[in-house]
Amino acid sequence: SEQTYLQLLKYVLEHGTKKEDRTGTGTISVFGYQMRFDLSEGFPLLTTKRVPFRLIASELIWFIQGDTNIRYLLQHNNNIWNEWAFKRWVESTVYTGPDMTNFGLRSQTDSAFAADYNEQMELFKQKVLTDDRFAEEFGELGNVYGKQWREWKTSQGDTIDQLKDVVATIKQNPDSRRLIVSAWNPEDVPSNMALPPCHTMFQFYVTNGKLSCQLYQRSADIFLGIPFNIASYALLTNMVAHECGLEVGEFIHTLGDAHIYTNHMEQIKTQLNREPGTLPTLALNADKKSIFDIAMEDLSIENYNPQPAIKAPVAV
Ligand code: THF
Repeated sequence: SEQTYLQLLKYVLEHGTKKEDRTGTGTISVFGYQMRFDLSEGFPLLTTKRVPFRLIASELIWFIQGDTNIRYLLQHNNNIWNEWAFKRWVESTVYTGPDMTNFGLRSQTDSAFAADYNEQMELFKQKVLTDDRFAEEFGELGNVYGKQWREWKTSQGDTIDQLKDVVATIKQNPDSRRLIVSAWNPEDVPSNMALPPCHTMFQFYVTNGKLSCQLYQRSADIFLGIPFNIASYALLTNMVAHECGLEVGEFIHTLGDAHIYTNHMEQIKTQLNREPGTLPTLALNADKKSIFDIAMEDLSIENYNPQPAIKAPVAV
């Protein structure tokens, strides 16, 4: 239930140690934590704050389609990956606008800079949406999730469609202990992606006609990212179960560096003062069998009555 997530917040507040990080924001962090969600109890979308399901759904469809360009996300009004594409753009030799070094942190403390940043980000988004050649070059995040899931490059020059293969194996050999998809490609990690994958690999498991999924997440932004990640993998598990004629079992979320950014503390206090409500349910268009055919209009969330959203800055 949602308590599982709220317990994670409390656990890290209590046991986390101060740790500096790549983004310069500062965190409190623990190493190693596991949560279990019984997906038959309802869809695990938090009710103690509004979590925008349509952003989770469009991001997952984007992964499943093997897309790595933010243009699709922007077309669906989804801005959660903008900063990482923008970073590549402003660090390129072609960019000639005002200096955007360290824009994530600076825009939080310097309001004159924040105005410049917002303007440059707007220009960037419009260009990705309207200029095909610009989008091809600068909307691209590199070999991130979609690429590794659907078109993992082999040393022979072929590609492996890990996601298609895993769905086929679940149908043919549900007892397999190799139902794994890996986004972590050591050859690509150092320089061929905007951000090395946080959700590193996942494994499916079938027993008693139920499909479970476990994710190993190397780095976990507990306030902003984790509510998205839980819902995203719960959605994927529901979609794969539907295609394979299985019921849903559990989602098991295993975390590596599980951290709370120091600039999310007030938000977390607010959230912990709220009482969770009942979980919503997922409605999936039953006519769409294949996960590869599912589009936004095939997915909706019912009986979702969350408390208000809680805004927080994302660390870049
Ligand atoms: N980087 C960091 N620091 N945290 C992350 O969670 C994260 N991701 C992805 C890549 N890098 C990351 C991007 N995922 C939001 C949610 C998920 C993200 C990025 C940002 C976010 O800001 N959510 C807001 C709503 C935003 C909106 O409405 O547009 C929220 O309140 O939940 C981990 O996968």
